Amino acid sequence: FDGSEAVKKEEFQLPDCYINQLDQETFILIIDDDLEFVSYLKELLEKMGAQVIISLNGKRGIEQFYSMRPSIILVDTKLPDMSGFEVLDQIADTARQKNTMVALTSEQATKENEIESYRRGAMDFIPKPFDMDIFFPYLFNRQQRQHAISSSIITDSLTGIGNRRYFDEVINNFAKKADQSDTTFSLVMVDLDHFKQVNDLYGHPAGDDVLRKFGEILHDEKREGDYVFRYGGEEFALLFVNLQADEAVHVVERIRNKFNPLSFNSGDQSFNVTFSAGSADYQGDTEELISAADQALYEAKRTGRNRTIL
Ligand code: GH3
Ligand code: MG
Ligand code: MG
Ligand code: MG
Repeated sequence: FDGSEAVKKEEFQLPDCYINQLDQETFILIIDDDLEFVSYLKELLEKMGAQVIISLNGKRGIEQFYSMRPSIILVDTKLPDMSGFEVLDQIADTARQKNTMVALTSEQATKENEIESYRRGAMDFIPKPFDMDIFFPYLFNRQQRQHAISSSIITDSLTGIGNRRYFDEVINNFAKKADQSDTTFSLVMVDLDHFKQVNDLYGHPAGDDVLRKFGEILHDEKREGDYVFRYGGEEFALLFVNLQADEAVHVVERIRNKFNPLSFNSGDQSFNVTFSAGSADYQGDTEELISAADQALYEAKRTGRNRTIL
């Protein structure tokens, strides 16, 4: 069997509706030693807008999986150094946790192989040669579904900004980057003032309106590359890349100038809300950073609220 027959390339043309349709952050890892086939597939997937990584053996593939965090993986059942099933055994748990889509591909499209694929944690089993007319709609559909799930996992449902889970992930990425290069970052922790009273006096729906509006302002005011999160309840966290805490204070004051004058309504009553904030610079330890910003926030509360402390 000649591997190059894994796909009848001359006949296939990627439909226009798939060109550049994938999110640029779609990383696809192909673990397969049929070089001609994977090169051809890579070209098509890149036309779709994806970033494609190829591993020609299982060991390398597993390494690439853990270092590149692909969102989609195609693993061939037969690899030079191990079987695709063995690769699955080493990645399936993490793939499940990270919402990574794993499909086994095989020239031996037997019932046994398909059963074994699913038993070991694959989501799909794709027989070779690929039928590209089927593969591309399939892949597009999968990627869209996966993207929707991935976004919902990291999004706060009330405000639409990043949630606590996402905060943990991003701050660790920021820290890694800062440790390896000369980038820096700062953190601002924000807490709405007397928010319990807002709920008590005007009701929870009115409180929710305030949280939504605050999230919207954070989202609108942040620069490209910065991140804003709902940290919990009425607390928010802002991460500023290459901006020192004393400069971040200016951004926070701009947010304050937008937020404080807003008047919220509940029945025939209207009210305003303020917030307190604390900022700190990353100095090599994320936990220390969070407690430093928390400490500053506590200081802002203690000294009268509606202010930012460095
Ligand atoms: P302080 O100025 O010291 O921060 O006082 P506070 O009242 O804001 O602080 P406290 O921690 O006592 O109260 C926080 C309140 O935030 C209590 C809780 O009901 C409210 N809250 C938390 N999450 C939500 C939410 O999703 N919606 C609404 N409406 N309220 C929430
Ligand atoms: Mg092979
Ligand atoms: Mg609070
Ligand atoms: Mg509060």
